[in-house]
Amino acid sequence: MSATFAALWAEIAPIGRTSGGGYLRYAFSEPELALRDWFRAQAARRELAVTEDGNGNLFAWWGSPWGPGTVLTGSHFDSVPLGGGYDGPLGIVSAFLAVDEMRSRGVTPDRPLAVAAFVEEEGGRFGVPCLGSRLLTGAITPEKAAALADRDGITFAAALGADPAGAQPQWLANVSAVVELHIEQGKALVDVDSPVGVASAIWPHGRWRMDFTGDGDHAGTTRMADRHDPMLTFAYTVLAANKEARLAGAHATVGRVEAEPNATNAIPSRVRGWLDARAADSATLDRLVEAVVKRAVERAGRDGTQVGIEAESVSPEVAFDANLAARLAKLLGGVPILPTGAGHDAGVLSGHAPTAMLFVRNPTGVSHAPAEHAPDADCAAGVTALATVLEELTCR
Ligand code: HGY
Ligand code: MN
Ligand code: MN
Repeated sequence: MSATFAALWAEIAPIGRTSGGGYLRYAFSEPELALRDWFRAQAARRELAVTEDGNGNLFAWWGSPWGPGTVLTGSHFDSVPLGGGYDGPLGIVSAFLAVDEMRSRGVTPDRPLAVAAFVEEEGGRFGVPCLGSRLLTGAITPEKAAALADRDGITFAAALGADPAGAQPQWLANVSAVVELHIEQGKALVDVDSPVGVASAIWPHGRWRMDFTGDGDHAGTTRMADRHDPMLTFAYTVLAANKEARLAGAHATVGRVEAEPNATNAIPSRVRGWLDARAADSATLDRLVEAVVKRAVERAGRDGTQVGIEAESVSPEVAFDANLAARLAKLLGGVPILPTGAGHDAGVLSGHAPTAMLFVRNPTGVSHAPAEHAPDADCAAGVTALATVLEELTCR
């Protein structure tokens, strides 16, 4: 299976890879469109009918689309900017190979099985993560999604080529199970020496846009005592978020910032940064964000600047179906069951059908960076495990 995996993986590995090894696969960008074409070709090669849901999500069907008892698997193609190549695509490649493996075992599902490719999981282009699965489930309205715009002002509707269709409850009502396979974004499986694991939960998490405003002015002629510099308030807030997260045993990251006018010799008038905050439970997450906001406002008072902090997307804690997780872990020979701090489409879908995730060991634990990698042998173990799980869910 390792060689089979490596051969199929090699078909997509170059798509969207930059010279530095990081991937640029924004939703509906040329690389992601090429991956959609690859998806359709893989489906055709397996005589799987492809449907779309009007929201940018693709589904390759073994059986009648959205028929009773439908089982969904798959993941997403899009990446964070200069991210790794496995986060997302591994779940889709593994799903197609799992179909092949099931067929080689002589399995004929009693229920429809779909390989899914969900759009804009990372939120890297339009700012809302899991946008495709949120639209499908009604977690975001088509109107709000349609108006989301990228940094060039192109709206999601324009990129999609139509207003999104929105929720499809009549289809979801037929879904009996969802399983997303994903590279582990951490080293838990390394620590327990297991190539595959099952997810127990997703930490609550969210992203907040922070706007700091002050008085733009000349860098050389403005006395330090006269400045109202929003970059100072921003910098202090970044440090405060880091400290508050450490104190709370939570995670806080500011990885994206914009300054206006962004000139070397001008005090900025505005600094916009995004806080990514996550914690093992919602109460801790709420306390963390409140503490960061408090520290930012206090500092703004001292700097003579203003600050506004607005939630762009918040994902509640996901507790995956414990019975399903235990059943699958046992089916796979007692593999570990573990939580994750990373969000996934499976998390969004878990409110609509019994949902599970399979994790594939990541030797370095690195993700959202070019070093993200999983050995072919572990990816092959993931395919075999996914085939066993899908056989169980479509035939038992
Ligand atoms: O950011 C996340 O947790 C996921 O990779 N979208
Ligand atoms: Mn990701
Ligand atoms: Mn992902």
